[in-house]
Amino acid sequence: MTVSGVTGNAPSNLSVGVDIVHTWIGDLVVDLIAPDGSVYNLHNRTGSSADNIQQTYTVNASSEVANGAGSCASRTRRPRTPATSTASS
Ligand SMILES: [Ca+2]
Repeated sequence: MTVSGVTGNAPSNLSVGVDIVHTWIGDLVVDLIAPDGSVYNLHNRTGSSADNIQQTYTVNASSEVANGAGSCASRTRRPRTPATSTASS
C-alpha cells in the first residue's frame, strides 16, 4: 500500500483490514511493515485450527511518517499451504 500527499505522521489508531483465507490460522504470522521497515505484528499464530482471518486491527503508527509505501506480510509454518492475503488501510 502506498500513501502520498499526507504530511506528518501516521495516526495512532491506524485501521488495518486483513482478509486472509487459510484453514488453520494458528499457522500464520501477519505483520504490517512500515515504509522504513519497522514491523508491527498483527497476528502471531493464535487461533489454532480456526479458519480465516477477517479482522480489522488498530495499530499505533504515530512514530511513522504517513507518506510512503508500506506492506503487509503473512507467512506460515507450512509453506506447502501458502496463504493468500489482501490488505488495505
Ligand atoms: Ca519506524
